[in-house]
Amino acid sequence: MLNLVLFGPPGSGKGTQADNLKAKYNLVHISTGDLLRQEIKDQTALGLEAKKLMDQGLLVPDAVVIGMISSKLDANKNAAGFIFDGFPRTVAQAEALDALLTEKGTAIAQCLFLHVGEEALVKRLLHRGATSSRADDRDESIIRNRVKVYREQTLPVADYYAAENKSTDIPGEGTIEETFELLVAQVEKLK
Ligand code: B4P
Repeated sequence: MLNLVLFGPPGSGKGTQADNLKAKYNLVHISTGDLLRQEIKDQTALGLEAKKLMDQGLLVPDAVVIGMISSKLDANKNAAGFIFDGFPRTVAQAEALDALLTEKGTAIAQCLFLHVGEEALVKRLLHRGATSSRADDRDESIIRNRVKVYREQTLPVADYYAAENKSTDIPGEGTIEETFELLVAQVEKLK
């Protein structure tokens, strides 16, 4: 199995590139952001709780997202591999993911870390906010709060994978196509 974590700050291109990688390598794409937005759309109790946090740029509790990931892994037993997008976002989530994959006799192959500076992130997300229905992309102060939460709570996840020699830095400020080429070059080394 080829299991990849696509890692980076909000707006670094995780969702965009996960779609591209999924198509090229036939992987199951799991985005916790998309799963949470679906819960909001379906107006479930979980979705209503999550919305309050997401609209402020805050993280949803670990137990909620870990539960969602566990169900997705169970629902895709014959997958060639997974691409995790927007997960793990805390060290507790990274530990839980390792435990779930170990139970299934597999592991994370690599964390691909997209690097993009804060001003480029803000510009991209405000642009998406103007052209999509995402409430968390419309307000610059909320976007900057997401970046702050990322620095404080999510960045340690990169150290977690680096300690296992499983983190690769990818410059993410080029075009979507240029960044995809850099990612593919890394994935080819893992195959
Ligand atoms: P996510 O849905 O994961 O959203 P995101 O981090 O903002 O990034 P996304 O993947 O969507 O954007 P991308 O970089 O592809 O999370 C949303 C919220 O859900 C979080 O704030 C949190 O509240 C909650 N949540 C999700 N997962 C959680 C977890 N595990 N634990 C707790 N809470 C969780 O792209 C952004 C834009 O940039 C796009 O418009 C794209 O077209 C553009 N773009 C991409 N690449 C580009 C490039 N190279 N050049 C120019 N533009 C580019």
